[in-house]
Amino acid sequence: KYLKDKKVGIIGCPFSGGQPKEGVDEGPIKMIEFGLIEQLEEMGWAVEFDGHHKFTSLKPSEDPNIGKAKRPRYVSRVTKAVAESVESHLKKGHLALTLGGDHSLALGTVSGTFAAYPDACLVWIDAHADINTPESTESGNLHGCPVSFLLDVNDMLISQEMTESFSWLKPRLRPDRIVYIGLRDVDPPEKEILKKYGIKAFSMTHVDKYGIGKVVEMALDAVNPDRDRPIHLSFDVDALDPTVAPSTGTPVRGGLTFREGHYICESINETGLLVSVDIMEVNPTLEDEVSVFETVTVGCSLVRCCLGETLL
Ligand code: EXY
Ligand code: MN
Ligand code: MN
Ligand code: MN
Repeated sequence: KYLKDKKVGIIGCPFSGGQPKEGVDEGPIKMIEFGLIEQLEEMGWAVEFDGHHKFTSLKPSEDPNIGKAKRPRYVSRVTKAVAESVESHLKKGHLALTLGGDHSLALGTVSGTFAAYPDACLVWIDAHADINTPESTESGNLHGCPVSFLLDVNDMLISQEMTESFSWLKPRLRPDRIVYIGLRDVDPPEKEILKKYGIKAFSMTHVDKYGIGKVVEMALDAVNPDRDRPIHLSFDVDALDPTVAPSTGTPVRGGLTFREGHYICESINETGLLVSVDIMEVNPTLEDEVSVFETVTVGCSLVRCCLGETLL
């Protein structure tokens, strides 16, 4: 409905500045090395990929914390560039596929999507809500904060200094246009924010109770009742159970099964409304060789399902 032809732009984002663990910057490199481009071409997609983004970090002295938030200027600079890439692919009528990198990158990807498609909705698959504010965050890691920056509400507590550091970012995400699936590690202040703005969230308890089929249907009913809005899917691989995607920085037990994760991607593909996808938090330097292989493999197969691969 929104895409012109079967063309996908891949935005490779070797970035780890939103959290402290090295190695998540190698996620996109490994997914490309694993053959993702060839796999998509085999499915009939024309793939546009001009190499990974090159991000140069700031000296610690140039980028002091704002409140508790770490490396805010670096994250801002990187995500601004990512937003521009996503927007330009979308404006050409292509699907945008962003490979991370840590989840602070969604500051860029979601901003880019909403710049091109103001009526879009956001489906966020994660163990975490990533909705801390720079004030509420305990860790100071910005990969736990992107959603609070993106929300278009008039009373979000973000300091003047932080707002100025992210002066390029226009909050355009209405609280009724985001839905979560997979949550199981949500900080107390995040629970407050979800409640305050009435944000729809399906935790693993809902997946247990209703099954993934019903949960996806309810999730889409919440943000896209007439199935006419473009969809941005932001998939953090830590939503999957650590037995399925072990090589990730903040694993949490009790996650989505291999099939539940793929089912989400299949059913979003089926809507025909997907315009932008993120696969985030693959860290190929964590755990053993088998774990890395499994995590990179599952990242690629989630992408293929988003882009139309089916079992039959
Ligand atoms: N809520 C915790 C924090 O704010 O530090 C953990 C966030 C982990 C975020 C991962 C990427 O999804
Ligand atoms: Mn996340
Ligand atoms: Mn997460
Ligand atoms: Mn926690």
